[in-house]
Amino acid sequence: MSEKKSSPIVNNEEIERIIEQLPKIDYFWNKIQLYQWEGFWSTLTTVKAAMVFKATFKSKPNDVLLASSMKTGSTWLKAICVSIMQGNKEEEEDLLVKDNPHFHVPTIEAMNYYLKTPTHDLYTMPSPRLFHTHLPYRVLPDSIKNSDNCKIIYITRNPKDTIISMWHFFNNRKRLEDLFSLEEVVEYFCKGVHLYGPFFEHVLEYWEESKKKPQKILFLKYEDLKIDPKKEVAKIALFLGKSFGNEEDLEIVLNKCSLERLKNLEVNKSGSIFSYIHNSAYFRKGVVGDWKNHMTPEMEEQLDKITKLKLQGSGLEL
Ligand code: PAP
Repeated sequence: MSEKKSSPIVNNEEIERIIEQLPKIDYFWNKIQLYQWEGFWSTLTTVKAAMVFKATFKSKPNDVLLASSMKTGSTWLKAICVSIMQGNKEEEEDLLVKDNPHFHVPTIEAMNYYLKTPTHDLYTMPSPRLFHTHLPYRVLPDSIKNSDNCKIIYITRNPKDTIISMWHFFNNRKRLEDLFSLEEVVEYFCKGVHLYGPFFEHVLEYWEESKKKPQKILFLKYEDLKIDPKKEVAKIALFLGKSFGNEEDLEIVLNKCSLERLKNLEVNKSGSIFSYIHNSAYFRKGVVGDWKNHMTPEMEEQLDKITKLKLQGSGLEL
């Protein structure tokens, strides 16, 4: 808890002064304003939380930070890591049966300590702490970036499927006549104006860091997890220092974390961690290429063009 006292910028006046000078834009989706801090866009509450997090957070040895842009597979990754860390337990002890993966692996910028939402306190979590962020690499606290023992697992996804997932997520529970238009979503995405955007810069920063420090940052793709889940889960387990002795254990983790199972657990059918999001909203189709069912050839072309442009020379394909 001493982090709170030693903070250089946990000073509301200082935060307000910085925020007053930030660029902002009306975001049509939620009819909210997005603020641009350190080159990325997010809500005012998230930017404030990120500032406090960056300025005050002290990592502990063995911390594991899961990171992702929005709708790229964080729920699945959280479930897999919870299962790996917990070891194989019977149904009644399985944490995933008790709560949604977002409860077990809290997203830092939405936490009690940084915001006033009802999740648990990071500083009371037992080690190894497992937590998550949607924040870009550039604003992570130095104590995470500079620690050799604190590991990061990043997951990304094809941008077209990411957009479709995002579009469905924000249209969840909306009346047909109020649905957000996909054209506008694509347009804003390409401009980099969306929650935690720009997407490509977010991905590329973690990608470049993972190339420099592969022992510290594991870079994953949602599509690889779909194609060869056993291989990817084995990779994650090894990275977490919990490698499995046999294939059966990998299969148990995968079955526990399957979309079908999680979707049908009582806690995800009826529960809600955040007052404004129902747990069921995190589980939809979970397929690769769903964009083909929604995007026009023009949207496809626009997104392929920007993806090629942004990723060229990086060695990354999405
Ligand atoms: P978040 O950014 O709000 O945390 P995130 O979990 O990253 O969301 O993304 C949600 C996507 O992951 C959804 O994809 P879809 O809209 O294309 O269907 C969701 O269905 C998918 N997903 C959630 N859990 C799983 C899982 N266990 N296996 C595979 N995909 C999953």
